Amino acid sequence: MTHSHAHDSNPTPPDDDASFEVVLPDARVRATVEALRALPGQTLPGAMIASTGHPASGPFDFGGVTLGTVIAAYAPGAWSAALISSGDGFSTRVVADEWRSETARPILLAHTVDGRPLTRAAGLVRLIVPSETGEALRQVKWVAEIRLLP
Ligand SMILES: Nc1nc2c(c(=O)[nH]1)N[C@H]1C(S)=C(S)[C@@H](COP(=O)(O)O)O[C@H]1N2
Ligand SMILES: [Mo]
Repeated sequence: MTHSHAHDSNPTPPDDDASFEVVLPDARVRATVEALRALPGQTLPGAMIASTGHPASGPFDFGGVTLGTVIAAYAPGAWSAALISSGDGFSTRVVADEWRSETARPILLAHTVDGRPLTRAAGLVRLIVPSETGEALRQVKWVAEIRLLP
């Protein structure tokens, strides 16, 4: 990445399907938004989507399920990391310590914003990484795959 416009954000969802897959070394499990809503939820108040070269947006109260809860439900195991990617080719790597650590502001797979369902256009399902405040490169919209790495 050589200049500040290299991370311009895609405003358009790749498709209408908000379900995603959890990918293990020898299996793939499909997770729907309905199944995500059935897991224990968490809210993340006052989150900003901030990036140089774009106006920041927020604060938002995101609601969803922590990444740790989703991984424990779909792929219990001693993973080192997870690669979270979207249908438009965006991705971020999360190391296990980031989803295992006890924190008041955990990494979230968000399906609501300000108490309302997150729309597909706004990123459903969206990864929110509260610790990342630089370029929003980890705030992955339209999560399509959670790939667990041994
Ligand atoms: N899937 C996907 N997620 C993405 C991006 C993208 O292009 N595709 N852009 C990132 C960047 S660089 C920014 S600044 C924010 C913009 O978030 P917003 O569309 O909610 O303003 O989304 C982030 N997440
Ligand atoms: Mo960005």
